[in-house]
Amino acid sequence: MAAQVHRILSNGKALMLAYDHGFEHGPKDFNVKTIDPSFVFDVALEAGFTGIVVHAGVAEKYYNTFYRDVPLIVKLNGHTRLGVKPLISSQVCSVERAIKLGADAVGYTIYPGSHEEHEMLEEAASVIEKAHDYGLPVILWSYPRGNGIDELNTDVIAYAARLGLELGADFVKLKYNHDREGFKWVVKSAGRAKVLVAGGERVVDEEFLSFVKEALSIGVSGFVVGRNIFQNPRPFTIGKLLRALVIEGKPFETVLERLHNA
Ligand code: FBP
Repeated sequence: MAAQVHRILSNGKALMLAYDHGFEHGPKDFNVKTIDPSFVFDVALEAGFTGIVVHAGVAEKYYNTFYRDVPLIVKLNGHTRLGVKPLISSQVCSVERAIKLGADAVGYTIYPGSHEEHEMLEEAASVIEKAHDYGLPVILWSYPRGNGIDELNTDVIAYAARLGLELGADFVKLKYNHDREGFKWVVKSAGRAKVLVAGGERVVDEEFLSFVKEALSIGVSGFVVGRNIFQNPRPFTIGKLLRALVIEGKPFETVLERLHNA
């Protein structure tokens, strides 16, 4: 069955709120409001995100019919930050469980270049095959990592992008390196797999919005952003401005003006 990618697109673009950080980084990324998943689901709903990314436990306890307008993306694997920098991500949820939880898509991380890449590649391939049997789109977090790997080198990111296509992912999520010309090659390398970019650590609003504008001009299909939304003192405002830029196609200057008047 063809993957139903339209479920997580609006006007051909994806805008997803990443909230898997409690697993990946621990609660240190949150404050007293954002530690509560309901608060972050409210942000996603009110700002009009085309998806929210969470692990199974959060989906099970917090995602309900009230949030149905926000498509659910269940992250199927993860790692902790308690030991050394992780080079493997363990599968912690099956495709079937994600479907029972109401998933509109699933997410899976690979660290190409790590010693354990063979495990993640095998698992990613079977997750993609199974998800597609159900028509469920797959977002592949493709983050090259390991000894001697320059994670932000353009050729390395292009390789990560290509792996998304080769494995059969519908979307490949990459880190952005601000190499404007080089990133066009990255997008080309992904072929018909749609490129989404991560937000990264929180920066000031103007810097964040101009990064988004720049990435859009290169031809990326959307964003999966976490800290630049939920660590912002005004998450609802920045979320709506982001939607105006990415989904509604509002001019950058208009969005900046709105930011300054908000
Ligand atoms: P941010 O927008 O906060 O960077 O989130 C994107 C993301 O891919 C999350 O989905 C994930 O938790 C995190 O980054 C993992 O990044 P890293 O492995 O580099 O810590």
